[in-house]
Amino acid sequence: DLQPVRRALISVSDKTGLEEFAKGLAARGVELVSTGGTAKALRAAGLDVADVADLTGFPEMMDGRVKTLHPVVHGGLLALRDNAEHVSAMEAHDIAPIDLLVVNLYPFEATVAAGADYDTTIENIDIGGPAMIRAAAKNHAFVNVVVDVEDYDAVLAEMDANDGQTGLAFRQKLAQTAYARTGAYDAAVSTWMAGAIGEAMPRRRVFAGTLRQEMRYGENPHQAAAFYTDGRDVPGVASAVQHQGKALSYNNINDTDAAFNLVAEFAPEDGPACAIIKHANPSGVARGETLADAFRRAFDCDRTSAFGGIVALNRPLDAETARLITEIFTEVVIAPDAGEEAKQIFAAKKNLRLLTTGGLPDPRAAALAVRQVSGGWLVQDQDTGHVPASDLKVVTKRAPSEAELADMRFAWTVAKHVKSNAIVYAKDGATVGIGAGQMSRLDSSTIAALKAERMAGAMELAESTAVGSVVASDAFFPFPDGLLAAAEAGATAVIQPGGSVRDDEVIAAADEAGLAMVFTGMRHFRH
Ligand code: 93A
Repeated sequence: DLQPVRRALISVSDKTGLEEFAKGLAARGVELVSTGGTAKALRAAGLDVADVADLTGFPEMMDGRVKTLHPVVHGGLLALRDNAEHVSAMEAHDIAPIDLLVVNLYPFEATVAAGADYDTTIENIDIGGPAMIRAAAKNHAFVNVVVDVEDYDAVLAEMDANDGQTGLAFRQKLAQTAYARTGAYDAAVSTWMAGAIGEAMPRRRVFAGTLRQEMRYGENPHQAAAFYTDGRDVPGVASAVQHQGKALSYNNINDTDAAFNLVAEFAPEDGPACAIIKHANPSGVARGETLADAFRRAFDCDRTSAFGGIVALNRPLDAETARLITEIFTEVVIAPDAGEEAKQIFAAKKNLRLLTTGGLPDPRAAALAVRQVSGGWLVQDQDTGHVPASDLKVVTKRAPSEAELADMRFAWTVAKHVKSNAIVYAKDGATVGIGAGQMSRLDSSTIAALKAERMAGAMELAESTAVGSVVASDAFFPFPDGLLAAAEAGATAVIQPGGSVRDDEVIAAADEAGLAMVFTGMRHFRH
């Protein structure tokens, strides 16, 4: 299975590590052939290199669109070395075998990310590169194909371990990586085109990812798991810098994402905010005078559930907040940034992970949400729905007070991030009871009220924290019962989408109970 590496074709846009790798190859007696820019870089580094143009007998033409698309190149990559006909065809047409192909493609993804115009983007679709990569990968029985700068060292190591040759298993692994790259590349082109021509849900769609991290296990220890990134450059768990602690688990990543997307709803300039997440649902969310205050108030919503939670902050972590957080067992803290003193305070907590992101994601930015079902993927726009204050419709005799209205909007925002059926009680910019994921809205309402009751008990308060609160429901109350349960718990105002066939009954019940109620006209299911 060992095959010699005598001749390499190198054609790379990203020249990182090129010189060192090429020198390593040359030192191992490998003959080098390159395209224009790559050859120039190699010559500048003092290396001996042949031009592809001399091989093909054609100059690079049409702005470089045609450089390597030639039988001398593709024959050299595709010929079976152990096939008599292939070998005689090589001899007849003066084709020399290419044993190693090193290509990284025109930076299409980066070009799109930089916001290039249509024509520039089109020009950055690499054709010759993928053609060579796919040819070399197909012929991995003989040919090595390297598409990733990170694999350069491994090639030299493999050659050194095998007297200048490489093994089949090694070439197979390179080929697998190569096809993932060309697949992802075309996926990026197709995704960009869908956007450019305004096709939100095209008839054919490809999802592609790059391994960011392998986890020890998935949701449970018997499930293998890994984290793949999709190349979008947004502040969040995928691009975050981890300052300390062991690697994030599958559940950590999922929960951290939920936590950060929730807290990002609260713009830093509107004041500090904190969300504490357990099992992708918030155990508490709060605004505060200070970040520490926001954390304390979020914690006070449900101190029991916050244990082992994920804390997300909308402002840089400061020392005071860091000190408070270390008082309870926390798995992960994610924030736009962290001060030096805060970092030092965390350093003593070896198991606590600190992630900084450099910013907050835009909660209104369009993106796709993808979920797998048996035999397919369900794709939808992410829920970026936002109801401006002017769209809220008061439906009860009593209109909400300013304070109630502010809390309603806060509770509504939180409810969007709670699994359905979602019921959120809030008071003074902090949740006081959250009911999540129940099959009945009434049960969610009861659970949320129960939690408020329990916290009041734990804090030795005279009455439930739900008294004087407002309540948000992610979807309409189909019957008055859920609403009445909220009134009984002490809520004075209700925010909900409306739209039930029994709205009249529900409104009448609200009036009867002296509640103020507004309809949003939008629901926030989250399953
Ligand atoms: O425009 S192309 O699609 N036409 C080609 O025939 C071709 N061959 C290699 N682009 C082509 N390449 C790409 O050129 C490689 O994939 C690589 O990204 C780039 C290297 O060009 P240079 O060596 O001139 O910097």
